[in-house]
Amino acid sequence: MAIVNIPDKNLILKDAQEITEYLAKVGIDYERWDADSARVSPDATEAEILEAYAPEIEKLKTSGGYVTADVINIVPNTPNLDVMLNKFNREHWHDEDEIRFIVKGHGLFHIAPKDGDVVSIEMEAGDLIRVPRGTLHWFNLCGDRTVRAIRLFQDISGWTPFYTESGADANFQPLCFGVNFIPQAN
Ligand code: KMT
Ligand code: NI
Repeated sequence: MAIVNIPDKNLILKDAQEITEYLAKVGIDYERWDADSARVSPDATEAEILEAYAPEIEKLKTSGGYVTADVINIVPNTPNLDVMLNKFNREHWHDEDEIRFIVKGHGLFHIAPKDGDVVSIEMEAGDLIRVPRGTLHWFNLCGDRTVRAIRLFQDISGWTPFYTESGADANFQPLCFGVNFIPQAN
């Protein structure tokens, strides 16, 4: 389950319905998909992951005009990790929707709605978001420095960011609430 934080409101949401409703009001779709490891291992190959989630992917492709899907895989020792993260962590927008379904690890999305407070969304396995084209946002990793996510694209040329250079991203700490602590055995 995601954790949603609106720092300017001093508000943290952890309930699926509250999260879905709050995000819908700022134009962000949030869904949970079944990500049980019985379905597919989070460490499976990219082809196996895409195959396992094919029914959901096909449905989204049809409804949203997405034409390609891939799996982005970031681990702490990914070569040139900081170069990659510096592309994600500055406020930007895309000329297409940004769809991400988390298979493994965590990711912290900040969304800057046109009207309303900046929202941070800490995502874990099973969480999907759709950030509509033109929405200002930026992205950070959490303490595990790991994320594996299915991405869908409407444009076959792939990932193209347009940077605002507003500096808004510097006003928000990339704080993850779920993974900065040593996990408890359960
Ligand atoms: C973006 O455009 O913000 C991203 O692609 C974030 C990284 S995907 C896990
Ligand atoms: Ni983006």
